[in-house]
Amino acid sequence: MALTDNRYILDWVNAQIDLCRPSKVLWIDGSKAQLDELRQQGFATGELIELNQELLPGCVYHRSDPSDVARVEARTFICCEKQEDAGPTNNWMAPAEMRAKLKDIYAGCMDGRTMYVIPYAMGAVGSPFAKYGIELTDSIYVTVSMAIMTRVGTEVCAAMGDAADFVKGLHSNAQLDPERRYIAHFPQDNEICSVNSGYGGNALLGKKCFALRIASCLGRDEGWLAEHMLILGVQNPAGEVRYVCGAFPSACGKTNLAMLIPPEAYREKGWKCWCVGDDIAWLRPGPDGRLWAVNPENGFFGVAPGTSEKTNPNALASTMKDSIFTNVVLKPDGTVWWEGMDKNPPRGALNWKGEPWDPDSGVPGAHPNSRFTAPAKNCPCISPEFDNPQGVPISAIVFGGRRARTAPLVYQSRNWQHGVFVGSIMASEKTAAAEGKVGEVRRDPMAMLPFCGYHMADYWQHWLDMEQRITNPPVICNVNWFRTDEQGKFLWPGFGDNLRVIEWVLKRAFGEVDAVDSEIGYLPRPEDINLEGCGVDMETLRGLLSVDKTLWRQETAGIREFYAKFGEKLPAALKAELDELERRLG
Ligand code: OXD
Ligand code: MN
Repeated sequence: MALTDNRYILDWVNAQIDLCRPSKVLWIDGSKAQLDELRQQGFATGELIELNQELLPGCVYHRSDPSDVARVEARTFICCEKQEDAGPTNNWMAPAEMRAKLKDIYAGCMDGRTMYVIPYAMGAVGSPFAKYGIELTDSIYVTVSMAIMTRVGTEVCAAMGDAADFVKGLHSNAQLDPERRYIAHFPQDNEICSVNSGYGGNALLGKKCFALRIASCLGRDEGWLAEHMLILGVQNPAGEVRYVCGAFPSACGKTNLAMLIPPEAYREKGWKCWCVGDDIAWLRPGPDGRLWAVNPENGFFGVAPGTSEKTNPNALASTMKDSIFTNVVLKPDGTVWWEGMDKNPPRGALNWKGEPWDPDSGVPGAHPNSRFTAPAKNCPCISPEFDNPQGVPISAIVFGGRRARTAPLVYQSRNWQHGVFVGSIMASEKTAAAEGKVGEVRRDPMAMLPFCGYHMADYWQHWLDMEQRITNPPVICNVNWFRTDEQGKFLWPGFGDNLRVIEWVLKRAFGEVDAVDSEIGYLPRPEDINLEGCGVDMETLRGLLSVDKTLWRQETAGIREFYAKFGEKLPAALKAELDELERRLG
């Protein structure tokens, strides 16, 4: 039975039923009883596998098709009317052309299947930040995942009332045919169509598709920012909590920073960290002129390999109940394992493809992009403000990447405009794990390269324009945990010790510490970074904070080349910042 009498919703759902022709339609009310029943059905069809309920209560296992294990950027499209509005960093197709293609693919695709109708909220229901969506899907995995990653069900329908402004999302596994796989966004219609992929990043439409690509367009039109950022609360010994947002490309330890555990010397003094979000932040100017942030999600969809009791005990603890594991190793005792969890790979286990796996084979048992989907409320350091409908006030934004030599451990931009420049030139060097040449620089502005739903240069202009609305802006810094010595050894310990850098950033935000001007921005005085108990000496720290002008001159040449892609649309303010950086470098 439909959970709403909203005509806009019912008309749209009915049109999709006519197109996809499911045998059954089930509205998701968000009740435990209904989700339990769905899990049982998933066990019966094999879509889900029940895990050891004593050790992992409420947890299930899922394998995606081996051809369908990651986001597919090549098949992801922004279908706005004009190609120039999608920009050079997005795939574009004219809406009519994409709709015609999709119509054929969706026609009858749910024959013999159930269509699940999922009303969901991004943001706490009723929050002034919240936005609502309906996802239609034929996947039980997607349905139970959405119930973790977002707020779903009856209360969402009530909050939507009879409004027309919800985001429409149609997902079908169809035949999981990679040749007919599309992740299409229609920003002018608030609509997402995803077909032939069951992988989370392509199929859980609330996440990247809505909360970043569609929301970035809503933010442009409504005067706010949808960002690929973690939100971290840092509580000092006086009990004051200051909040920082952070944008990092993948493989830079974003989830670890979001759930940071302070070093012992800090814990002893009473420092605590709180996770508000690990992946996405929606930021709005508040009445006080500050920037306020919410995490629109309700769970974590984290990369499993590398997550351990050492690297991120909070993430691991979050997965201990009511979670979903995808494409990890399935142990004979009905628990799970992945590379980097510990040094005891299990015997007699099944790999991510469901095949018997020999840990001595040299082949990983878990897919490198295997995932856990865990409720945020399971996280031991989840912020008490997690559900606060007003969000949290942001004092600092940090951008970061993986750079062996160029970027210092931290530097602060001179002002908002310079900060936008610093975000726009974000880059990471390829590691051996990624495709491409090791050391090659991949530019990923604000970590939004695959997630910005419109022209990247217009997005930069929107960031620049936000300055008018934020009278008390956060400081903007760049951090780099990955500086190496001549031998390629990391100079900075990272993980919990990153708090030492965040402490400096937050002190800068509150005018509590001086800094040194340099060609690229403000640098810490080495004595202002607390090294107590971290095993890094002053000399190493000086090296970590040094700026190699020759490398930076090469860097500006790379930035110029990157900026050239955006032609006339490149904001004049960013061009001026690049000119100024070159002038300072001499
Ligand atoms: C993610 C990503 O899955 O950024 O969060 O790719
Ligand atoms: Mn992400």
